[in-house]
This record gives sequence, C-alpha cells and structure tokens, in this order.
Amino acid sequence: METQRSFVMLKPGVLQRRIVGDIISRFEKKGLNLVGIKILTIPPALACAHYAEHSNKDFFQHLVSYITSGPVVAMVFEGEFAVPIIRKICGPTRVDEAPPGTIRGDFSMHTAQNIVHASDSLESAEKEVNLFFKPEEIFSWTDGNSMWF
Ligand code: FUP
Repeated sequence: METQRSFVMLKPGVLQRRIVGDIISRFEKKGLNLVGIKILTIPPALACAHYAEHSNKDFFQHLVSYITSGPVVAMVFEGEFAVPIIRKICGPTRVDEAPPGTIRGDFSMHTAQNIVHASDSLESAEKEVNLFFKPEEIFSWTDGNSMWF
C-alpha cells in the first residue's frame, strides 16, 4: 500500500469547453480522492517554475504563453499509486499517440494544447503540489467505500 499525491491541472480552454466535470469524473470513478482544487490564472513566473525543465526547448515560449492565457483548474488527487495511475488515465503527451479512452486521446487534437497536466514522478508531484497549493488547502479524507475500489 503506497498512498501518493499527484498534481493535476486542466489547461486553458477546458473550462470554456465545459468538460471539467467529465474529466474529474474519470479520476473519481477510478477511486482516486480529490483532496485539493482551485481555479486560477497562472502568473508567468509560476508557469516558468512549473515548466522549468523545458526552458531550453523551442516550444517553451508558446507553452508559457498558452498556459497563462486563461484560467486553469488545479487539483491534487490522492490514492494508492496515484502518480502512475493518473498518468495512464491522461495518456501519452503526444496526441497522435494518445489512445482512445485516455483523456488526451479523447479530448485533444494538438499536443501543444493537450488538455491536462499530470505529475510524471513522485518528485515532480511533490514539487508541483507545493508550487500550487498551501498545506492548509489540501484536505485528505477517508470513507467507508474504499474497499470497493
Ligand atoms: P507531459 O508530462 O506529458 O505533460 O509532457 P512534457 O512535460 O514533455 O511536456 C509538457 C507540455 O509541453 C505538454 F503538455 C505540451 C508541451 N509540448 C509541446 O508543445 N511540444 C512537444 O513536443 C512536447 C511538449
């Protein structure tokens, strides 16, 4: 049993497309616990910190300008092996490789706007949760149904 936290972000445009509920539902139905959620427009400095590993890539400027272009939904999910499970639910980075049934495979046509971000490792998850959330904004909870998942 390894309970993990992962950072998930619904990128600009998802609110406007009114598919927030559809996407969150996929994580909930899997059995993950939503323990933090907020809407924000990401300031450029936070975007650069979040995507620091890509700062030398040719798509970096576009990435920062897109991710700061409108409100996002930032979330923390908790669960056993949450980090790798959420990555699988989201699908591969490139939309031409993301299979149907994954969020990216079902909802996005362009890699640069691939709908959802999810932490790719435990280390990234810890860094990203701390970038976007204060400890008091996260609410761990339990219920009597976890045995059914
Ligand atoms: P991921 O962890 O799946 O979000 O993938 P990356 O960290 O490699 O990429 C972060 C974001 O950069 C992607 F979500 C979209 C963007 N990107 C591009 O625009 N072009 C690329 O070739 C790769 C990534």
